[in-house]
Amino acid sequence: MTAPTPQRMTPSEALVETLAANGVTEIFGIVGSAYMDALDIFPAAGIRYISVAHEQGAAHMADGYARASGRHGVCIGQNGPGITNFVTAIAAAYWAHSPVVMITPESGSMTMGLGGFQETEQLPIFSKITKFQGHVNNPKRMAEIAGRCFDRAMLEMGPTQLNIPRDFFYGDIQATINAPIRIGRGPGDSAALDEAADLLAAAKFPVILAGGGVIMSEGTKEAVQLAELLRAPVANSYLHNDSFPASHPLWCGPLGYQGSKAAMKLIAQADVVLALGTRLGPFGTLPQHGLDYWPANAKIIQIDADPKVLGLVKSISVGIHGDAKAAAIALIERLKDRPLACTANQAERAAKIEAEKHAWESELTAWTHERDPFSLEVASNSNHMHPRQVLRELEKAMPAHAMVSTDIGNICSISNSYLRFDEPRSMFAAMAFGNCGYAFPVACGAKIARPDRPAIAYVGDGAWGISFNELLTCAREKIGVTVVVFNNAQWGAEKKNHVDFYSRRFQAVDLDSPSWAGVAKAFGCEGVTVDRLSDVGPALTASVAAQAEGKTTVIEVMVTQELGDPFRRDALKKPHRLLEKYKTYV
Ligand SMILES: Cc1ncc(C[n+]2csc(CCOP(=O)(O)OP(=O)(O)O)c2C)c(N)n1
Ligand SMILES: [Mg+2]
Repeated sequence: MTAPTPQRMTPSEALVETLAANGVTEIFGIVGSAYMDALDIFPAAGIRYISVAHEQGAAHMADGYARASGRHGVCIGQNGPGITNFVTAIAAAYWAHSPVVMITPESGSMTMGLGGFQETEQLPIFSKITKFQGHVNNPKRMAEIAGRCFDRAMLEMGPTQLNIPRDFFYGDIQATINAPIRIGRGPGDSAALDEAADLLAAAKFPVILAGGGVIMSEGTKEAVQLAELLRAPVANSYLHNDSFPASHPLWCGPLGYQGSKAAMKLIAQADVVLALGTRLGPFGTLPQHGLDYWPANAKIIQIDADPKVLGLVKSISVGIHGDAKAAAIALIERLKDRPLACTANQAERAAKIEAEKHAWESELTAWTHERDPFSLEVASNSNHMHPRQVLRELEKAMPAHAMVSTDIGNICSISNSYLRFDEPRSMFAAMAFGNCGYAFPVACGAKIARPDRPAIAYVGDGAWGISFNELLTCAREKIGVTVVVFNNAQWGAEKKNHVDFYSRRFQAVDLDSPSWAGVAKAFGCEGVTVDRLSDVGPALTASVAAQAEGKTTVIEVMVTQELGDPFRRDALKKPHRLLEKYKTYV
């Protein structure tokens, strides 16, 4: 390949040409003078600028866009406040391993440090929540540094920052627009793969834990082949319910908070666990349903594209720094003609998988409402629906190829038991950063990336209050998504802590909201209030049909105040007071 030749252009042109060279067709943000010179030529470069209501929404949309498409999501904002508004969403994208490129125009190079207008140092703010920070220290380096931000977002699987002093958009430079650098990771060290294959060949009860790496490497087919070769049950890692097809007989559901008892009971019996493309995050492997399921004596093979997570949280026997798909292929290659110890008991294991799945499914079906004293009390005084029943109805009516984003809250967390997917890039939960207000803008971004697929956000009424401003964006930009708002008139997940740990001293947890369906209509979207189970499925179906016309619908489901298990049982303690005046607060 011949090297591209330098060309005379402006730095704004160099930036926009780099965006085009990286296949960027959409950018999210709020207009600002800082980058207007580049914005002006976005249309000529085939870039649609999606104007949002709040920059947090823009960065979340870029995250959803990236997670749905596997391509970069890009956001841009005004120096100072526009950029600080990105913080929460970039932290969320960081923990979602999302290749978001955040373009941050900064105060002009000649006034920086003087305390002028909209000035703040923009690199330190993001230093711990980006994988790479490119600072354009000279306008002649615009294309080089911009290109590196795009390359690194893919290489390191996370957000990067392109920081540009605002005066550096102007000028007359010689620039080269380089082709993107995409580095394949390969399967990892071959001796480690041999060792892993030996462990798997000798295993009597191998279990695969399929993580986000399977999705990001597009390795679903290979994960299925490997599971079939070993006839091993497959659990999804926490909030990656789309890492293995749910209709497959070997699928047994997600681990972690509100996960599948079948997955937990099966992995508890493992003598070898193949953790494929997962960092084994600490929150996602906590005991649940009273089950301390992590198999303490099993050999753990961990494969991940980020070497720093290998053995970080759980002790491992073999660590492989590789791409989940390529590593799966390498293991299949090593195992396919070998005698496998687990062949001898395959019928017995298949029966166990089937029995555990059946038992969990029956338990879920019978688990129509929560049974703790608080939940029974509040539900008996209510005419509203039980959240679990609503979740089951939504599951039944879920359209094919749906993409579902979920927020942080009690009901959204319980939805983990009811969300099953057959294809990757279908579930976009607020991952380890856990911010309320994540799901709706992420669903908008996902829809823009994949207009052919239904996009549905599950949001609690409290989290909805943080994020509903993006209804403006949906109406203005004709983005059609469905939002299911679970109206239980409370910040339920936190109220649960008051119930379990603070003797029901409720404080700041009750919500008095307007009609969210009415609010949606006032924003120019559709809104419907659902108070009967039989209306849940039809409302979802109608809203998905409306998506095709670029219409967003808020389905406000009225649910009781009952509450499932608390989030942070692991981190809360019963109060202990020492000062006299606080003695009754126990
Ligand atoms: C931005 C942010 N603020 C606060 C919290 C703490 N928090 C976690 S869950 C929760 C309650 C969520 O309430 P809601 O969205 O109504 O859902 P519900 O629990 O009622 O189902 C809160 C406030 C958070 N995770 N993120
Ligand atoms: Mg709520």
